[in-house]
Amino acid sequence: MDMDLKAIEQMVEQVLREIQSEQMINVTEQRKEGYGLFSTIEEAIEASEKAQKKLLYTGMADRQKYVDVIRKTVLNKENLELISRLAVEETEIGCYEHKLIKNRLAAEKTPGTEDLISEAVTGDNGLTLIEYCPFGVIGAITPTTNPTETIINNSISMIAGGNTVLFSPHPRAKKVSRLLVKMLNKALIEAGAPSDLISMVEEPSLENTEKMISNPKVRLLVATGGPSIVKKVLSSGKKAIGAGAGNPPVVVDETADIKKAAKDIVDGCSFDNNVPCIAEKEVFAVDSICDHLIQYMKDNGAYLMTDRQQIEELKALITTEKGGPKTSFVGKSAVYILDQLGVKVPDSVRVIIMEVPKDDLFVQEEMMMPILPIVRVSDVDTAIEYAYEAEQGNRHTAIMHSQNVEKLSKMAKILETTIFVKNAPSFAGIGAGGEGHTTFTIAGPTGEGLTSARSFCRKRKCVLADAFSIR
Ligand code: 1VU
Repeated sequence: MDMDLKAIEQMVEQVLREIQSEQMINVTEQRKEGYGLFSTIEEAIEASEKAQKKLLYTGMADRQKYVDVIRKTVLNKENLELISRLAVEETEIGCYEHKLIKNRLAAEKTPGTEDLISEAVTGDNGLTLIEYCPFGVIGAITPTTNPTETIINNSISMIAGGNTVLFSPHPRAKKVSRLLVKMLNKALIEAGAPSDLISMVEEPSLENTEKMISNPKVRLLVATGGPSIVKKVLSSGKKAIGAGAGNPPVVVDETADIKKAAKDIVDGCSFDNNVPCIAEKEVFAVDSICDHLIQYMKDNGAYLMTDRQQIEELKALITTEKGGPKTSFVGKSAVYILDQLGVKVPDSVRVIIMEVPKDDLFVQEEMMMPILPIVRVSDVDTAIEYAYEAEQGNRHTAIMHSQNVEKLSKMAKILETTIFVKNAPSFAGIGAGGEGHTTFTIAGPTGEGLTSARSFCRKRKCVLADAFSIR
C-alpha cells in the first residue's frame, strides 16, 4: 500500500512538472517577438543591434541592475530546477543534481560590472582614461554539454560589458536554450530593460550560425564547444574568442594525502558525468602510492575494471572508428555505461577506473564520460612528462595532488594550462570550493583565460589635455 501511494505521489509530481514546463512555454509564446526569439537570424541581429544602442545610453547602475535580474531569475527555485531538468532531458547529457550546482554557480559567481576597472593616467599633460567599452552585438555559440550554464554566464558577462548577446545554441539543446532566453528576457523587460538584450533564432542550425558569423553587424564572436565550431570562429577573419577542448591530466605523487586525493579525483571526474572541459580525464600515479590510491578510489565509488578483454569491449562500445567518443555516450553515468556492457553495479558507482599504458586511447583522447584511466609511473618527473603529452597542447586544465612545492611549480610551468588545481577537485578551478570567479567559457586558445565582463570589451582611451591632474 505504501509503495502504491509513493508511486502515485511520483506520478502526480511528474504531471505537475510537465504542466509547469508547458505553462512556462505558453506564457512566453504569447509575446514571442518581445522575448528575444526570432524566426530569422537577420531579424535577431537587427533587434540585438537596436537593443545595444539603447543599452549604451543607460548608466552603469542600470547594467548592474540587469545583471542582478539575471541572477535572481536563475536562482528562483522553480526556474533553476526547470532549466536543470530540461537540460538533462533534452540533451541526455549530465546529471540533474550537478546541473543545479552548475547553473547556481554561473548565476552567483559570474562577475558583473565591478569587473570593469578603469585606469587613469595623470601628469603635466592632463588626464587620460582607459576604459572597458562594449563591442556591440556579440555572437555567442553555446555547447550541448553546458547549455544553460553558458547562456547564464555569457549573458551576465556580456551585458555587464555593455554588449547585447545573440546566442547560437547547439541544435541539440535548442528547447532549453529557447526557454531560458525567453525567461531571462521576460524578467529583464519587467525590470525596465530594453527588450532583446539576449536573443536567439528559434531554430538554431549550422546554417544560421554561419550567417551569424559572417554578418558584419556581429562585432565579436565567442565559441564555447567542440573543436570544429571553435575552429570555425577562429578562422572567420573577425575578432573571436575560442573556448574549446581540454584533456585534463591528474598527477598524484608520493607526498600527497592519498585518501583525500582519491576522493577529490572521483568527485571531480564524476561531476556532471565528466562533461566539464576542466574535469579529470586521466591519472598518472607514482607506483609507491598507486595501489592505495586505487583502493581509496574504490571506497569512494570507483568501479575497477581489471579484465583486459572487458576494457577492450568498453572501448569498442563507447568510441567511434576514428577513436573519438560516441556522442550517444558523452555525459552518460558510469552505471549506464556499465549496464550497456552487461555489468550491473549499484547506483553508488560514479566512475569506471582501469590501469592502462600511457599511450592508451583512453589516456590520449578526451572522452567526456566518467571513465578514468590510471597510468602507473616510477616517479613524479615521469608523471609530469606523461601528463604534458596527454594534455595534447590544449593548455586547458591540469590537476596535481602533492605537498612538494618544487614539483607543483614544475608541473604548472611545463603544462602552461589556463587552470592548474592543486590538492582539490578540478571544479575548484571554476570557483566551486576554490577562490576566484566562475566561467563556463575558458578561453585558452585566444588567451582571455577565465572570461568575465572585461574579456568581452574593447579598451578605449579618452584624453583630456592639460587639465585635471590635481596633484
Ligand atoms: O562538422 P561540422 O563542422 O559541419 O558541424 C559540427 C559543429 O560545427 C556544429 N555545431 C554547431 N552548430 C550550430 N550551433 C552550435 N552551437 C554548434 N556547435 C557545434 O555541429 C556539428 C557537430 O558538432 P558537434 O561538436 O556537436 O559534434 P558531435 O555531435 O560529434 O559531438 C558532440 C560533443 C559533445 C562530443 C561535442 O559537442 C564536443 O566535443 N563538445 C566539446 C565539449 C565542450 O562543450 N567544450 C566546452 C566546455 S566549456 C566547460 O566545460 C567549462 C567548464
